[in-house]
Amino acid sequence: MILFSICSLLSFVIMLAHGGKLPDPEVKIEVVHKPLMCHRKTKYGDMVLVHYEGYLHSNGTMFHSSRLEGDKNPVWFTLGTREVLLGWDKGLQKMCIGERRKLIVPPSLAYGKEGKGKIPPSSTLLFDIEVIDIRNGPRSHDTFQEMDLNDDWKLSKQEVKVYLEKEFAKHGYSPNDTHNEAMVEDIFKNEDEDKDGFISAREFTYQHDEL
Ligand SMILES: [Ca+2]
Ligand SMILES: [Ca+2]
Repeated sequence: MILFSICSLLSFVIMLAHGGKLPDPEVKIEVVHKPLMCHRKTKYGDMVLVHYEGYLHSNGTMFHSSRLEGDKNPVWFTLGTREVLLGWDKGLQKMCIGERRKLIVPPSLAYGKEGKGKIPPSSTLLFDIEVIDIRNGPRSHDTFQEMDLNDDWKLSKQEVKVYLEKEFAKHGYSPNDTHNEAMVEDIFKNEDEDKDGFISAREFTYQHDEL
């Protein structure tokens, strides 16, 4: 009897926990074209160059086209860092150069209840997106690994300093110890969230909201 009530209590608690949570909104992905050759796929922190058209899902009105508007050039953005709509961060992972996808993005992963400019409130959006190029972003895991000289998955002040010196040298600046040390201190002030004296992989790839 006691066992029974514990069991039913437990399932009740589990039910509560599930019932109280709405499922995460999803991006619907349709691969329109996938090239045969694929040397690398987009991943978190990559710089991605795309051409895209954006439409209102409700009536098909096009609200933007990178091919037709502005300077008609494709646009760069960093994947997975909320530089663009959440729907893009979620929907453009693991894409090859030359791949085209259609994304159906719910309002909660786009412009929300408010909308923006040509986008009415609570709009589901449809994007047609083609990946033109992929490069290592400033916060990619590759950059992190390059900086992490002793492979312990965290960056010491010394490692960051060495990297800065290398970057400055690459761009033709002579080494300036005082300046670099001040920069390192500044970087750690912002990036070393838990103040343990190291920048972890998570701290490194996490984009801080600049509000
Ligand atoms: Ca290290
Ligand atoms: Ca830390």
